[in-house]
Amino acid sequence: MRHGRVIHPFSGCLERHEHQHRAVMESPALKLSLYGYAYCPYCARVTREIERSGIDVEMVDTLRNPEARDQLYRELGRGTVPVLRIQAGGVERWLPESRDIIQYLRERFKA
Ligand SMILES: N[C@@H](CCC(=O)N[C@@H](CS)C(=O)NCC(=O)O)C(=O)O
Repeated sequence: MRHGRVIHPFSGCLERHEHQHRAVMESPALKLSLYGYAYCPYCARVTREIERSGIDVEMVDTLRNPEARDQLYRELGRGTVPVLRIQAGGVERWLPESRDIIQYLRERFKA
């Protein structure tokens, strides 16, 4: 089984795994950041998918980082998490809703 790496994990969710960094190898220009916080069940669903799929994703804790929460309000008009920030080739996309994030990850990083 392959495990993804949770970079800068949410507090209370510290998990590190040895694994291959597929996303980095396949798409060096791609950066993924998951905005959320520990004890958010919808965030946990997404985090599990990240760990299953072998993708490197930076974790941005919106409870501990008010600037990150403000960023969500600026971009999406609300602070609801999880939100996946996708940066690729100078283009940025903000993807809310756990189901949509999981679907994106499964389609983008098919096993
Ligand atoms: N339908 C959303 C629900 C997300 C949700 O309810 N998130 C909670 C935390 S678990 C939240 O951010 N609540 C605070 C808010 O909406 O400002 C999803 O599946 O992502």
